[in-house]
Amino acid sequence: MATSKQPRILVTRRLPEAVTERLLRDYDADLNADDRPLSDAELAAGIARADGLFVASNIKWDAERLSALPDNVKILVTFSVGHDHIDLDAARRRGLKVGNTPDVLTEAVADIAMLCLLGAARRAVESQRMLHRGEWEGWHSTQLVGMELTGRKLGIVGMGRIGRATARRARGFGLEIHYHNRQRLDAEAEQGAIYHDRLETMLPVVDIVSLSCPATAETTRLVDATFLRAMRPGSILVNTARGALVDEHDLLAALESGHLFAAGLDVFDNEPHVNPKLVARDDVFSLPHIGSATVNTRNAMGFCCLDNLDAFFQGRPLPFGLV
Ligand code: 8YV
Repeated sequence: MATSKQPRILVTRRLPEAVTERLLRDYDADLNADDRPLSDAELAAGIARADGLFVASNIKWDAERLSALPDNVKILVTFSVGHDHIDLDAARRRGLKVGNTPDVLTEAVADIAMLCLLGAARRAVESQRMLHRGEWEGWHSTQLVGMELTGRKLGIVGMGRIGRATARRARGFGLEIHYHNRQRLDAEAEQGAIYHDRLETMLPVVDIVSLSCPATAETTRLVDATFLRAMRPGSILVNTARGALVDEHDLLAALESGHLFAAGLDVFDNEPHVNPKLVARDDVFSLPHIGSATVNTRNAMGFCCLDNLDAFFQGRPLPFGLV
């Protein structure tokens, strides 16, 4: 797209090298090379001269922020599949195009769901801490025994792309797949998974619950004391979706009481300010939101954003458009 006056893009976070290269080939850009949080003044200055915004999920684009955007800003692309940080209705009202990065991170996130599941089930945190502290005094038949997956039941909440990719992996570990979704999948997509139209029927029969639904008004704090009480004693909660799905206070209580065996978490409420009580626990296998963190996936996510920008500035519909 070699034009004399190229569209100007404000990029709020540092991008992978290959993505930056392609961006700078086709656009003028204000980059955030240091990847530090932009102040409101820096953001406003960048917005004032931008035709498009290339953002990530750390800034909330609520109705107030979106309605205050000057007319020069015509498109916002987010380096994420999740779009709970963007008020899509407000974007629609403002006439702003919005695009995200579906599909390309499905497999990477499903890998991390399995890592969280295994880390929680096999007491990885306690094991590592024992080794790292030099406290391992040798093998015992009863030492660090965890939950074996073969023959257990996994309940997936949200059987979209990531939920189905998690199910594919979990079958290989001998887990029986149950799922709760707004709609039942067809037999081909279900691959024998057992559908529950209500969480109330699924939670008491599964040994592990894995969350892979988006954060919406309906799913925010879905996992609260009532949800956790409905889970089987000794079961495991895995969350690779969004921290907002879980009431962390109630989760802590369920772990402290011993009702849950463990949790595996890649996402937290109020990231990056993680509740220290959660990560201090031996029964919480935790990761700093690395679900999509592979070179291929992060490049592909960046390219989706660029594909969206290219399409928009060439007058075509966004290939990964939300609005
Ligand atoms: C992003 C994510 O990398 O895509 C998502 O929804 O949660 C992550 O994989 C992160 O949100 C940065 O935008």
